[in-house]
Amino acid sequence: MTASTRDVLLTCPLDCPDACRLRVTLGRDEHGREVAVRLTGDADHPVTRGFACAKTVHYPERQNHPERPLYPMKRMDGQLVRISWEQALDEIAARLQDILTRRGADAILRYNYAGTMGLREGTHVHSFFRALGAPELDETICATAGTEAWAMGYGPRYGIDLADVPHARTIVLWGINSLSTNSHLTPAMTEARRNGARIICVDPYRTRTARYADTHLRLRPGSDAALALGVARELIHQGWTDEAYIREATVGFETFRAEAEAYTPERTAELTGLSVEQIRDLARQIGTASPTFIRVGYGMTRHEFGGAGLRAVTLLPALTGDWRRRGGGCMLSSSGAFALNRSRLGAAHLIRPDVRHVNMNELASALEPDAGLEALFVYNTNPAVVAPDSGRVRRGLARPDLMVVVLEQAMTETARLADYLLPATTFMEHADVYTSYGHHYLGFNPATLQAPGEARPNSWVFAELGRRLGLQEPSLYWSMDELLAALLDTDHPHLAGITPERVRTEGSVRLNLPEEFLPYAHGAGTPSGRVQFTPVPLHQEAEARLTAEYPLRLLTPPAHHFLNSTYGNLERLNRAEGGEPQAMVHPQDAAAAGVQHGQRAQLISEQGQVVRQVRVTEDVQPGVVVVEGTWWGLSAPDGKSINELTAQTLTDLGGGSTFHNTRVRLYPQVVG
Ligand SMILES: Nc1nc2c(c(=O)[nH]1)N[C@H]1C(S)=C(S)[C@@H](COP(=O)(O)OP(=O)(O)OC[C@H]3O[C@@H](n4cnc5c(=O)[nH]c(N)nc54)[C@H](O)[C@@H]3O)O[C@H]1N2
Ligand SMILES: Nc1nc2c(c(=O)[nH]1)N[C@H]1C(S)=C(S)[C@@H](COP(=O)(O)OP(=O)(O)OC[C@H]3O[C@@H](n4cnc5c(=O)[nH]c(N)nc54)[C@H](O)[C@@H]3O)O[C@H]1N2
Ligand SMILES: [Mo]
Repeated sequence: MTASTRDVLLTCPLDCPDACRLRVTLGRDEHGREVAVRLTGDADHPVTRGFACAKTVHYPERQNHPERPLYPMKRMDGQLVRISWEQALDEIAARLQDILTRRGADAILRYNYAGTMGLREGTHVHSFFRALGAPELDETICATAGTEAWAMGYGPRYGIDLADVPHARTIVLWGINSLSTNSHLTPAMTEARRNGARIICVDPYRTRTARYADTHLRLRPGSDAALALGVARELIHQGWTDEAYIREATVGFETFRAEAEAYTPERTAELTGLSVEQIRDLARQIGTASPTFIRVGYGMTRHEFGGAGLRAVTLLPALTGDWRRRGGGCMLSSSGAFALNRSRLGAAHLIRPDVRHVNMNELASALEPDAGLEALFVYNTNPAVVAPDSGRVRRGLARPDLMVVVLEQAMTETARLADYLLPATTFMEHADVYTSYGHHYLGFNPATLQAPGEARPNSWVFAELGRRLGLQEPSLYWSMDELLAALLDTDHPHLAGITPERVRTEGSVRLNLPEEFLPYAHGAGTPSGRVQFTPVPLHQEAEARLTAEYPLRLLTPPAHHFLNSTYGNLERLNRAEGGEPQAMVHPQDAAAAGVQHGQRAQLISEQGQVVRQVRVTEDVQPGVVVVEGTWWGLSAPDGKSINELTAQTLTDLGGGSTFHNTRVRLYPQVVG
C-alpha cells in the first residue's frame, strides 16, 4: 500500500433498512491498482451519523477476498475451470435457445433477492427474463407477509421520519433486534431515552436489543396477535383510545372491539406466557405515555400466522391516535415513500397475466426433476444457505440435467454448485441507484473502482445474453442515465425537484416530504381511505405445535456480524460470532435432552438434521432453541446450513417464509 489515498462517499447496497452513506478510503495495492482500504460512516449524513455497522466496516476485506471469483468458470468433469466471457455467454445463450425451442420459457427461472438493493443491478435486470416470458419469481423470502399485513390496514408502507423518534416517550421494539439489524435507529432511541422515554422490547429471547431496553417482554413465539389484542382490549376498557381519530380516520372499530373483548388479561397471559401485570403495564405505558413509537420487525411475521400477528400490532396506534403526534405511530418500512415511476423497471410492463409464478420459498420443490426446469439463473442471493429446506435445494442445484448459472461476488456454496459461475462487480465497481426501507434518502453511486479481474455488472451480463438471443425490449439495454430518467419521470410530490442531475451530484437526496411527516394522521392509502380494523387479526395457534417427538421450537434470526449470509466467509467475523454456530438452549431443555454446554448435539426436524454446538443459557425460554445467523455451512461442524431444518411452509398472508417456527428435537451427537 502506498500512502496516497482518497475518500469517496457511497451508499451501502446491502439488504438492511439503514442504507448507510459510507465514507470509503481508497488506496493502492501492491500492483498499483486502486482498492478500498477502509470504511466508515459519513459524519454529515443525518441517518448514518458517522458510523458504519460492525459488519460493513469489513466490506473491503470481503471485496478483496482471495477466493473472490474474478473470471468466468465452467464446470468440466466436476471442476470449475476458467473460460472466456465469449465462450461463457455463447454457450449459455445457445443452451437457452435450445430450451426455448424445445420447451419454451417456462423451463427457465431466475432466482434472486436483495444481495444488492440497487434498482439497476438488483431489479432492472429482471427485464431479460420478462422479455423471454420466463416464470415470475415471487420474491417472498423476507417481507411479503409484512407487506400484505400492512397493506390490509394501511395501504402502502410509510414510516415515520427517524429524526422524529426523539419525540417519542414510549418506544416498543416489537419482533425486531434493532441493535443488530437497524443499528442507526439506536442513536435516535438513546436521544429519546435521554428525553425520558421508556424502551420496551417484545421478543421471545434476550437479544442485544432486549438487553438495551428498559423492559423485555419474553413472549411465546407466534403469540403477538394475542398480546396486541390483549393490549387493545385494555386500552379500550381504560379509555386510553382516541375517539376522534377512530371516528375520522378508521373503519371497522366496532367489530374489532367486539373481537378484542375475548382477550382478557388472564387469557392473554395464558396465550403469550407473560403475566397479567406485564400485559397491563404494556397497555398503560402505550396508552398513557405518548407519543408511542412501535418499531416492528419482520421477526414476528416468520410464522404460519405471522401476517395476523403483525397486523394486530400495527393497529395499536390507530386506537391511541398516535399517528397524529410527531414521534408516534408505527414503522415496518419506509419504502412506500419512494414513489418512483417503476412502470418500466425490470420491464414490468412485459409481465403477462397468464405467466407461471414460482414462490421463492418453494425453490426446493421447483428444483425437483419433475417440476420441469432446465435452466436456473441465480443472482444477488445464496439459496444453498438461505432458502428453506436447503438440503433439498442443494440436491436440486447439483442436478446434472439442470443448467445452473450463478452470478456472484463471493465463492458461496451456491457458486460452488454452478455450471457457469460468472464474476460480479460490487457496489464500488458499478453504478446504481438505491432506495431505503428505513429512511427517506435516495442514494446514488457512480462506478468508482475499476472491476478486478474480469468481474462484470449483472446488467452487462444480461444485456450480452439479450443481444445473443436477439431480444428487442429496449429497456434491457438502458444506460444508467436512461434508467434514472425513467424512474424520476413522475409528478409525485415526494419527488418534486429531484432530478437525475441532483441525484448524481448530491449522491444522497432527501425525498421531498413535509417537515412534519405524519403519513396516517388523517387516514390511509386503503380502498376506503381509512385505516381498516377488519378483518380482525385474531390469534391462531401455529401449526408447528410441539409434540413429544419434536418438543422444541427453533428460531433462526439474524446474527450481529453477518448480513444474511454475506460476510460469512470472513474468518474475523466468524470468530466474533463465537467461531461456529451455536444453539442456545434453556437449562431445562438441555437437561431433558441430556446435552451439555459446549458439546455438539444434533438438531433434528422433519426436514433434516444438523450438528451444532450447544450454549446452555437462560437467555432463551424453555421450549425454544435459538440459532443466530445463516452461517455458511462451510463454517458449521457438519457443513450444513441451518436451513436444512426449515420448511417451505408459507405464512397466512403474502406467501411468506416461516423461518422462526420449526419444530425440532435435540439429541446428543452420536460419535461414530
Ligand atoms: N446484523 C444483521 N442485520 C441485518 C440482517 C442480518 O442478517 N444481520 N438481515 C437484514 C434483513 S434481510 C432483514 S429482513 C432484517 C431482519 O431484521 P429483524 O426484523 O430484526 O430480524 P427478524 O429475523 O425479522 O427477527 C427479529 C426478532 O424477532 C424475534 N422473533 C421471532 N419470532 C417472534 C415472534 O413470534 N414474536 C416476536 N415478537 N418476535 C419474534 C427474533 O427472536 C428476533 O430477535 O435485518 C436486516 N439487517
Ligand atoms: N434460517 C433463516 N434463513 C433466512 C433468514 C432467517 O432469518 N433465518 N432470513 C431470510 C431473509 S430475511 C432474507 S432477506 C434472505 C437473504 O438471503 P440472501 O438474499 O441470500 O442474502 P445474502 O445471504 O446476503 O446473499 C446475497 C448474495 O448476493 C451477492 N451479491 C451482492 N451484490 C451482488 C451484485 O451486485 N451482483 C451479484 N451477482 N451478486 C451480488 C452477495 O455476494 C451474496 O452472496 O435470507 C433468508 N433466510
Ligand atoms: Mo430479509
